[in-house]
Parts: sequence; structure tokens; C-alpha cells
Amino acid sequence: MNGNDDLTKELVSQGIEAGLTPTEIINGMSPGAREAGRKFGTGEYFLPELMMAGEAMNAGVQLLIPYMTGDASPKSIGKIVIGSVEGDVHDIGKNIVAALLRADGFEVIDLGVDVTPDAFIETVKKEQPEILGLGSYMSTTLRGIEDTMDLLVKESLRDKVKVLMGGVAVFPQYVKRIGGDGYAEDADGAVQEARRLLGGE
Ligand code: B12
Repeated sequence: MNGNDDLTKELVSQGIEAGLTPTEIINGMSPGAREAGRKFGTGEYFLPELMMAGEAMNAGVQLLIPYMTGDASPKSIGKIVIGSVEGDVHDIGKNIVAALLRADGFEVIDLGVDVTPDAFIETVKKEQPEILGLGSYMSTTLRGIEDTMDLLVKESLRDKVKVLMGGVAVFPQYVKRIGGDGYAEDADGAVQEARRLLGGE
């Protein structure tokens, strides 16, 4: 929360040495990031403080990514295209989700941040994934999810791919309302939802 990368990295390393799982360590860090976001929302923090908190969280997550890759499984259990929607550069949570999905045996094509509906649709056409994962972290970028859903319908692809949605701006009722197939509040849940969607439910 205070944007101290050195202390974050030190504590993450201590967590790893103590045998905590990456998820346990992330669950320990997330309240700090959320609190920084809350303070930014109330005007107690300005953008530099928000950025420092984000960088500290990211520094900790980067140390954990190698521990999340698991044994590279020879055969993928399913393909997922994922990205943060248009206008959104938040990616710490998406990167965690992508890493855990890979660890679980999914082939993950990560399009990064600020991904336009066109870029999602082109990749779905080319890669034919079972699942499309859309991350939105601001109320203002939910529009990116809706535009991508509309384009999927327009391009007659809606019944060819399951759409999994998440990120702090997204809620289960919202996903239901706009016709998404799955929602998860955190990275563990994202893996479970992705497995459920593969099962064709
Ligand atoms: C760090 C941070 C930043 C960093 C981002 C660094 C990065 N590389 O991502 C920086 C400083 C760059 C940033 C910038 C901005 N930010 Co910001 N940011 C945050 C903050 C504090 C934490 C986000 C985070 O990393 N959390 C930790 C991760 C682990 O959690 P997570 O993202 O929720 O991800 C988990 C789940 O959601 C889920 N999940 C995530 N993705 C996906 C995807 C799928 C498919 C699924 C199934 C699940 C899933 O699993 C993850 C792991 O458990 C949030 C506050 C918050 N409450 O989220 C504000 C927040 C999101 N930011 C906000 C704002 C306003 C901004 C700025 C506009 C500020 C500005 N004036 O410039 C810019 C926007 C830039 C842009 N165009 O996108 C607001 C959004 C408010 C709104 N309108 O809805 C928030 C909520 C803060 C606030 N309270 O005001 N930000």
C-alpha cells in the first residue's frame, strides 16, 4: 500500500521460503493494493502513490510467476485467449490469471492490455480458442466488454467460444445481464470456471 517495492519483494521472498503458495502470498498482498485504490478513490492518494502501490504489487507478483508455471504439460487441455479490454492498462490481475491457467495446463494466448474488440475477434478467428477471457478494471472500460460481445455476435462467432469475464469492475449480475458464460472473482476461481466452461456447461 505504501509503494515500497523492496519491502514487498523481501516479504514475498520470505513467504516463498516459508513454503506459502503463490496464491496465499497474492491473497496477502491484494488487500494492500485494494486499500491504495480506495485511498485514491477518496482523494487521500494521488496518481503517483497509486502508481507506486501498483509497481510494488507487480514487483512481488513477478517474483511469484516462476512458481506458478508448474510442470509444462506436454498436451494442453484447452486454449484461451485473454486480454485487458480497450482503454484499460491494468494487467497485474490478468497476468496472475494467465499464469495460473498455464500452470493448470491451458494454452494461453495473452494479448496484453488495451485490446480492441477487433483484435480479440481476429485472434478468435485465427486461433479458435475454446474460451475468450476479458478483463475490465474500471467502470469506464466495461464498454470494451460489451463492444467485444457485440462484435462476436456480428461475426457469427458467439456460439463458437465461451466468454469468461473478470476484473474488479465486473460483477456476476453484470455478466449475466450481458450474456457472458463465466465469471470469477479471483485467479483460482478463474481456473475453476475455465475448466467448467471446457466441460461445455
Ligand atoms: C495498481 C492500480 C493501477 C496501476 C496499474 C498497474 C498495472 N500494471 O496493472 C496504475 C497506476 C497504472 C493504474 C492506473 C490507473 N488507474 Co488504477 N488501480 C490500481 C489498483 C490500486 C489495484 C489493481 C490491482 O492490480 N489489483 C491487484 C490484482 C491482483 O487484483 P485484480 O486486478 O482485481 O485481479 C484479480 C481479480 O479481479 C481476477 N481477475 C483479474 N483479471 C481477470 C480476468 C478474467 C478473465 C477473470 C476471470 C478474472 C480476473 O483475478 C485477479 C487475481 O485474483 C486498483 C484498485 C482496485 N481495487 O483494484 C485501481 C483502480 C482499478 N484504478 C483506477 C483508476 C481510476 C485508474 C486511472 C484512470 C488513474 C488515472 N487518473 O490515471 C489509471 C487508468 C489507466 C488505464 N487507462 O487503464 C480505479 C478505477 C475506478 C473505476 N472507474 O472503476 C481503481 C478501482 C482505483 C479507485 N478506487 O479509484 N492503476
